[in-house]
Amino acid sequence: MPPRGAHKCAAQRRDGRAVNKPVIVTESRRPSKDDVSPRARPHKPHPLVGAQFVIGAAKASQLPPPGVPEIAFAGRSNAGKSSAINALANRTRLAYASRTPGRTQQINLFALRSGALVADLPGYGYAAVARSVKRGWQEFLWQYVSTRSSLVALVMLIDARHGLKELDLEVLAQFVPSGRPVLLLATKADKLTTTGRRAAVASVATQLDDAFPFGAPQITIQLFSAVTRLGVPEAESTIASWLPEAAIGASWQNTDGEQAKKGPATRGSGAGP
Ligand SMILES: Nc1nc2c(ncn2[C@@H]2O[C@H](COP(=O)(O)OP(=O)(O)OP(=O)(O)O)[C@@H](O)[C@H]2O)c(=O)[nH]1
Ligand SMILES: [Mg+2]
Repeated sequence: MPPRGAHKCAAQRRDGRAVNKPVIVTESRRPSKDDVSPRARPHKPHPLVGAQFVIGAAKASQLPPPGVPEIAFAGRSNAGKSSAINALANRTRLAYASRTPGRTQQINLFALRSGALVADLPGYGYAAVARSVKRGWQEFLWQYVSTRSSLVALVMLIDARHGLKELDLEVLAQFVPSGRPVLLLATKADKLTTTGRRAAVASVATQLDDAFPFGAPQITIQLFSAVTRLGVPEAESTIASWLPEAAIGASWQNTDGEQAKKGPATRGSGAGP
């Protein structure tokens, strides 16, 4: 049985409406009696489990040449990008998360077990950063998102309570026309009631309809919480679907290789306190 939101979209597609709507998955589906037994169930993908920190790049020349598939986690400062990477990797401090906005000041790359890469991007839109510094990062970010040829998909983090902001829409406007998929994680959902969550997702869907009147079917909206792990299995499935089979880890293991908090640019500088 498909997830509730996807089912609704399929029904809409059949009667000719909403052909290009983003797929909305509002809640994790509860198991039903029709589900196959746990033993017969295919393994669940955990594509970020076992990820290892590789390199921190503060400018384009420090990035490795494009090669293996790359997935970037983008979003406003403090949206929860690093926390989402940690939740998906089932680690507490693989990526450095902080209450202080603007902590991730470079592109931190993590290798998945197959070698595919995940990029934790610096947050945009943090007002307290000096304008010249902010312009520098943002140009680097914009350049990365719009020109990185190995970027196969984008995970965009937004605070579920605040919806899409102008800079988020600018990034999407850059990326969506390429046809590559986007997973929009409406995070910090633990801070909302059930009604609030539904309203948040509906409001984001309306924002997307307004921003992409011709449709953006490659955008999937998923409620998420790094605290309660709401949406983690769904996000894992979506991310796994973007990667070649070999890039998907099925086991649930802890490994070393956390992102260093201090050190030279090639080892996580600027990511730590
Ligand atoms: N309640 C709650 N707090 C969260 C969640 N995700 C992140 N946070 C908190 O939000 C703050 C920012 O999280 P980060 O993961 O560092 O955010 P970021 O987007 O990586 O921030 P920058 O790197 O500064 O752009 C931290 O205090 C996190 O603990 C969530 O799902 N629920
Ligand atoms: Mg961060």
